[in-house]
Amino acid sequence: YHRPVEFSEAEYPQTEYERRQQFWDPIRLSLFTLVIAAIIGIAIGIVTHFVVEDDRSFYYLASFKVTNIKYKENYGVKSSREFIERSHQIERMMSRIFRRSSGVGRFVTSHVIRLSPDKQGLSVLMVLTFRYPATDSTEQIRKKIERIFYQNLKIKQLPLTINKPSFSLTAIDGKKMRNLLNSRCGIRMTSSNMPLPAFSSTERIVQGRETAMEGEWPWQASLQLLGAGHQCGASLISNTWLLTAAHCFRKNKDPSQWIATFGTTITPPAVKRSVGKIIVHENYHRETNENDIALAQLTTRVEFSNIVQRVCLPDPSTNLPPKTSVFVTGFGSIVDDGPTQNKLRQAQVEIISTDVCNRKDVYDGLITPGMLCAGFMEGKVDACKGDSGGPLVYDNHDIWYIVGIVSWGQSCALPKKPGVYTKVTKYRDWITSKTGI
Ligand code: 4AZ
Repeated sequence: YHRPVEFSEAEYPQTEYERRQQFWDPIRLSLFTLVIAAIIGIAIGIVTHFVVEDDRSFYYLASFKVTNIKYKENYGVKSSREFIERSHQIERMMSRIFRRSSGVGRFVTSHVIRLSPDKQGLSVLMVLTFRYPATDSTEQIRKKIERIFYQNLKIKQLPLTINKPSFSLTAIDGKKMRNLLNSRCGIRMTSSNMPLPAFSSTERIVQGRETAMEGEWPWQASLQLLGAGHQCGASLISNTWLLTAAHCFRKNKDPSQWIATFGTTITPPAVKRSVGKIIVHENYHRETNENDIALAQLTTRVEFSNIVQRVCLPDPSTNLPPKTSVFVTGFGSIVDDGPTQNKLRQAQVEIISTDVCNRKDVYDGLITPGMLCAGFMEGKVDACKGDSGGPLVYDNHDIWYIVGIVSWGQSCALPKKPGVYTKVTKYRDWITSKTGI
C-alpha cells in the first residue's frame, strides 16, 4: 500500500516563509556575519592590547664617541677596574637617557662591549635591549630610539660629552647579541633572552634555600666521579676551565675518572663534558684547609649560551665589606648529612669580617688570609655537604663575580659557625699562572 505524501498549499505559512527568506538573503547574511566578526575582532584586539601586549626584545648595536674622556691603556682589559667603572658609568647614563622618557619598561638593559681609542677621545660600542610589541618594525623602533637619544642629549645633564654626529644605531638579532655579550663574563639571561633581574622572587625559599631558575647561575657545574655521582660544585671561568676546591680531589685526582655537567639539574644535565686535567694548589693543607683551590680543564670546550656562561674573576684589589650580600649556589644537601639535591639551589648570605669570624666563640683563629666567612651569625642559611667547590658570587651592576669557593665549616647553618670560603682574590695571580686567564 503506497500513498505519496502531499501537502495542500494552504498548509504552508506562505507569507511568513517569504518574509524570512527575503530578510536572510545571502548579502544580508554575509554582512551580518562580517559585522559580528569585526566586533569580536576589535574586542579581542582591545583586550590583547591592554592586557596581554605581546612584547618581544629588540637588540641594537650602538656606537658613538665620547669627547671629554681620554683613552686609558686598561680600557682594553675587560676585567680591569678602569674598564668596569667606565662601562658602568656609560650604562648608567644610557639608563638615564632611556628610562621614563620612552614609556614604562621599553628600555631593558645596556652593556658596553668595547672601549677603544679615538682621535676625539674614546670610542664606545654597546648593546641596547628594548621591549616593544612584536608587531612593531625593527626600523620604526630604531628611529624612535634615535629620536629619544638626540632629544635627551639636549635636555639632560650628562657626565659624558657624546659627539652627536658619531652616534649610530644598528639592529641586530638575538644570536648576534649573544655573540657580542659573550666577550663579557658574569652576564646571565633567561631562556627568552631577557636579562635576569639581580634579585629574583623570594617565593621559592625551601628551608632558607631556593631552587634556581634555568640560566640564573650559568657558571655552576657539578663535578662527578664515575660510578659515584655528584661530589662537588665548580665554576666555569672560560670555555674550558673550572674553578673548584682542592679538597674535592682528596679521594681521586685521576682526570679520566671525572665528568662535569652544567644546567639546573644533575639528571638530566644540559651539557656534559669529560675532564682532561686537574691542577690542585701545591700548598693545599688538608689539616688547616689552607689554599683549598683547584682547577679542572674540560677535554672539549663548552659553547656559551643562556644556560652555560662563565663567571667573572674579581680584580685582586676587590675587597667586599662585611654585610655585603652574596649568593652561594649548589646541589649540596639542605640539612646536615642529607642527600645531594638533583635541583640547583641558591642561598643569599652576608660577608662576615675575618676579625669576627676568628673570635674565640666563632672559629677561634682558624681563618687564615686565604679564607673568607659568609653566612649569618644566627645560622639558618648556609652552604652544606656537596656544595664544596661551588661558587660564592657577588652582583656588581648585573655582572657577577666569584668571590669565594665553598671550602669548609663546622656542620651547616649553626649559630656562630658560618660557611668558610676560599678567598678568590688572594689566588687571582695563581689562576693566571696556571690558565693564562
Ligand atoms: C662539606 O662537608 C661542607 N657550612 C661544606 C660547606 C660547609 C660545611 C661542610 C659550610 O663539604
